[in-house]
Amino acid sequence: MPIYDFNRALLRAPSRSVVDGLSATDMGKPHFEGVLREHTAYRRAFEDAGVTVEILPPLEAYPDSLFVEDTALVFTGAAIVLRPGAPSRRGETAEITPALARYFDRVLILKEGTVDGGDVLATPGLILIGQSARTNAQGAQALISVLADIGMQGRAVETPRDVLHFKSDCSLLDEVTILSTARLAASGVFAGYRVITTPEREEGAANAVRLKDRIVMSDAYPRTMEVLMKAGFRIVPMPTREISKVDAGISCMSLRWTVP
Ligand code: CIR
Repeated sequence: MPIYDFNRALLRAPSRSVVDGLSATDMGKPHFEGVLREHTAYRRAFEDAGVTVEILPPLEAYPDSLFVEDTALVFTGAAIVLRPGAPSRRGETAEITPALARYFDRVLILKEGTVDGGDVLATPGLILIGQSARTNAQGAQALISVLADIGMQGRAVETPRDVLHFKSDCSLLDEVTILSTARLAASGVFAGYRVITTPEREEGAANAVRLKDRIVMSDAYPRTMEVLMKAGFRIVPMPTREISKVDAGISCMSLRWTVP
């Protein structure tokens, strides 16, 4: 079964404090109602694809807590609680753990270093861990060892400089194809894969989610959409204007897995 045939997803409702989420851009603060609308559209995209979705309650103490992807890695039967690199996000893991315990027989805990889930790209047979300002070498090595405990192979790689997360710049499109920015593809990290690169000035399009037979992606990148449609992919465009003000994309708002 392809690794993107997800049938379960865990999301967290945005808190009003999302307007104070971490941001390295100067696009201004997001509007809460707009974030809520974008989150609702996202949830619907998952439900329309036949995914069973649970929405966890908002956490006012954690402005970035709707970006659940950074707190954990999930696979069939097992979850790994991570250690987000931003100090303001560290406490989010204690909030996600009880939910993971309800769904997964094994919940493992990363004990050293820092790793954000946004830096982890699962491909068939290999988990790529992009070292970044959020994910350090110690965390990447500790994660490789926890992955080995559940029979999975991980490899530490580099995130391009000044890019928030490894997956800000890439996504898995199918079992052999990666959508990547030209700057990340140039590092050679995807040797052996077919790579589709995002057109110039559409780097933000590289963060997408393959969900069953479709690609969920931001509606802000028409040229990338066209490239992907020409390559035969079914596209589900999502509004991302408000969440992009807090440096967020598509993958960050869910944890996705498959129950056989
Ligand atoms: C942060 O800086 O942590 C949030 N404002 C955005 C997190 C986006 N996460 C992701 O793409 N996995």
